[in-house]
Amino acid sequence: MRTETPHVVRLEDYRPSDFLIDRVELDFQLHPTATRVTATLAIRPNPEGRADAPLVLDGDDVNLKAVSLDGRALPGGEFEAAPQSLVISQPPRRPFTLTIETEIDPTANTKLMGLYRSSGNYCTQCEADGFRRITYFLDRPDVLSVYTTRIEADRDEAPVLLGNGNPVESGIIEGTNRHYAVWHDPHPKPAYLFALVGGRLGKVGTDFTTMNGRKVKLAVYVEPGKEVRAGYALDALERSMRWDERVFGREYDLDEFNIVAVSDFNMGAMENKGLNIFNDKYVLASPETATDADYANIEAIIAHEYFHNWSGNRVTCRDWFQLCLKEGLTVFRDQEFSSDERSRPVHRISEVKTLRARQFSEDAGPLAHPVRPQQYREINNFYTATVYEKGAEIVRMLKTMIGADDFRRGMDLYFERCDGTAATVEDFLRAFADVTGRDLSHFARWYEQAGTPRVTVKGTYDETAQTYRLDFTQATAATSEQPRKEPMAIPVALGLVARDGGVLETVSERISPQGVFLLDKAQDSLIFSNVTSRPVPSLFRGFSAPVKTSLALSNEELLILLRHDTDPFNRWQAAQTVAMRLLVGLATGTMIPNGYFDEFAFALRAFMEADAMRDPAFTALVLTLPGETDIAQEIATDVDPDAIHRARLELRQLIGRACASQLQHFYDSLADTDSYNPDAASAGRRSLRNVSLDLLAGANPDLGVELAGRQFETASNMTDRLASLGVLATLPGDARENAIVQFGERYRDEPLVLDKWFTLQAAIQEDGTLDRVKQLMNHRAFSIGNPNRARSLIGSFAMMNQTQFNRVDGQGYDFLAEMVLRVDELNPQLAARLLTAFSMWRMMEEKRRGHAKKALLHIAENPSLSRDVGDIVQRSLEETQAKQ
Ligand code: B3K
Ligand code: ZN
Repeated sequence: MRTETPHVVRLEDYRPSDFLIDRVELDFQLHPTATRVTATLAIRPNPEGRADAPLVLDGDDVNLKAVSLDGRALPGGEFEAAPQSLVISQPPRRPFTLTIETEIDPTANTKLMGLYRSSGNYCTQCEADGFRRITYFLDRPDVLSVYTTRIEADRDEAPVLLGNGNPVESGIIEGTNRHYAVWHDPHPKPAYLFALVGGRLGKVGTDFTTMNGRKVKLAVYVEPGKEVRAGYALDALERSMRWDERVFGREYDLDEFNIVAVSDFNMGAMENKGLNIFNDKYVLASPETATDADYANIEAIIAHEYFHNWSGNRVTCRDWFQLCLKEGLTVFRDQEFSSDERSRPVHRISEVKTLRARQFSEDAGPLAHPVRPQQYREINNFYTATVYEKGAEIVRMLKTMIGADDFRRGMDLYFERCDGTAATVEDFLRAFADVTGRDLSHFARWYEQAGTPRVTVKGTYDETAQTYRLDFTQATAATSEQPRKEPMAIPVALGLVARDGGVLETVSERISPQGVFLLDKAQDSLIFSNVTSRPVPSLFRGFSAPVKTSLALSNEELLILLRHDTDPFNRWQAAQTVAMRLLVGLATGTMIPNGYFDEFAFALRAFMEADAMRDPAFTALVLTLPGETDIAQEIATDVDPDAIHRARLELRQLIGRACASQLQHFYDSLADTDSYNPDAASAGRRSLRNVSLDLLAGANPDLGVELAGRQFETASNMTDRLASLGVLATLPGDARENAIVQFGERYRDEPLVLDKWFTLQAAIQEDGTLDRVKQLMNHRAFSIGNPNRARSLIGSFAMMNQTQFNRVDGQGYDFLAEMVLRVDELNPQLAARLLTAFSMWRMMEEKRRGHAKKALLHIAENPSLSRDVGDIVQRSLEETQAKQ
């Protein structure tokens, strides 16, 4: 373990910057290994800062060439330059101009932060603190400046030059092979939103007229030759812009909006002002190379980054503790967009599946933290499911509580008040408190308290009095950081369902007209009168709060909900709960009462007969069993991943057998006859057909090989081809191996498709997989420094393959530890992300736990860990995780 205490940043220590930078002029002389950057900064003392403070600019690995103040070169004695900072201890106490010249090497930049090269193109990534790798700066989100960027480059190497804002000038440098472009962004912004791109790129574009008649040029830039694959992203952008005008009244504010796809990128995409930079995985799509899920992701991420233009850029964050202010809100906005563009219930279910798989597990493990953390060592480790997904749930709960109209009024007020500022969570909540007159201070606990609350509910029917009573209690597990957890304000959307399917009135003054009860105490009860028959309660409709529930409902009652609830989310949830009970029973060897399975199968068949085709995507979700990590979380202690895997295979087989004729019918009747359409309805039919194939194969492997083999050969799109290969992957034998080889050959020149191929093989749940993964690391298309490749092969093995990563001999853990250390030397952010695969280690049974701990300690002992990996490994080993 490292001995020095890493620097901890605390929310309570926030103070305004001592200086402000009003204007920034940047000149870039792009060069592969020696790019010159001249930054001219109009600086002034901040009236809210300390009067006698030194000027301390942030830096990271920059090579200082010259510095001058108001045009006078500063002699060595007047400043102090180190790789991490540039300090002027006696700066003028009036506005002044500081000019800084630095030199950087974009080719050597394997961290992919700051200015770097991807496939020969220049690009940048500055959030959270990459700008300081370009020049010395006040690299904090509450310093907002107006930027002008001049980019000069070799004409052959970088014919396209893009910056933030509007293009103002471009030209050729006479007598040379160089050219330049100047961009000006009139909107003040923090440095993390700065971007530039220079390279050889093709584009697709269109004109867009905003709601108030502003003409905007939209363009998506991609590797030349791939332009046809950018059409869907451009279409998604236009739809996002229109939607944000209609639903939030937000209009775009520059003459151009550019998106650039690059193939080396640490995350999904980045919302730089007017110049979004994307991982090409979330831009490029064609029916032959992208799946329905890819299309849906592209649509969602294009929307997300575009929506940041208001929730993030026009209104930014005061400090990084407020990250959820832009991320949670923007995820909420992109989820709403996708729900409007697609099927709302289906989208809600997939949101909740992600939340449970990623956020609930984080909240129950050693990396748990509040949506607004109180402290961090490395901010890049806080772009988490908690900040993003739970952050979005908080915004959703707010809307559920106050209603759609007040929510919109509150959003309008927030944007109006905070436009052009760096805001806080308090500013956000104040807007809603002001429009509704409500006190939201209790609700604000959602930002402060880590852990998933558990709500326990008991229902009692009094036949004589015709009353129905619901008793609620809530609790959140204590952690050593937060030993005392207060009750939360939990909106419970609910209804009562009669056993014959009728709707029972739920009259109670404690329920809002939208059917929402606010549980804000540790215990509370609701009594309904005039309830004419014993009801089945349908609670947390639409998943109205991010909580776990313990509800004493019998399987029979749950199956009534599956059949009759008017809330589609709870119909799905009912089937999942019954399946989960069976899976936990099978995995832990506890008795499953006779008839449980038959009842379930009977209900599934009835469901399939009655309304399977009304929304095939929904049916597919009902027929999909909870994942292995969900089951592990439900068991929560002494987890045996092998037993879970066997249990899931067994239930899959039982359902496949019991529903064979319907499944075969779906499979036959849903075959795609028309040409590929990525819309939600067509994708839904494909997903039901492919889920049917999987269950049929689970029941009858020979039939599986036959059907999947044929589908693999004849598929006309990637969704169906990959689905059939996924089914074959569960069936060891020559058919599978041949298909794997064939797929690898067919897409040999398609890196993004080969990623799917890496993932699929890394996820095969059998003994030989670790060796297979090690072999694939020698594949010519694999490169450990490329985040997409590393995540597809190493990340998928660790996060998707529960039995092989958690091998009882510990080899899966050792492998990941070794990879983390290797990647850390190149790209700490990527390494830290891979390391989060250990987040469930404490839940494992003793033997595995011992191996995991050893692997983590091995990482921790490395003397040259990055701060990113050091932080995750240290927190993973701390004894602070929630016990539930
Ligand atoms: N804001 C970026 C994420 C930056 C991550 C920095 N480590 C993308 C997004 O959330 O839209
Ligand atoms: Zn975001």
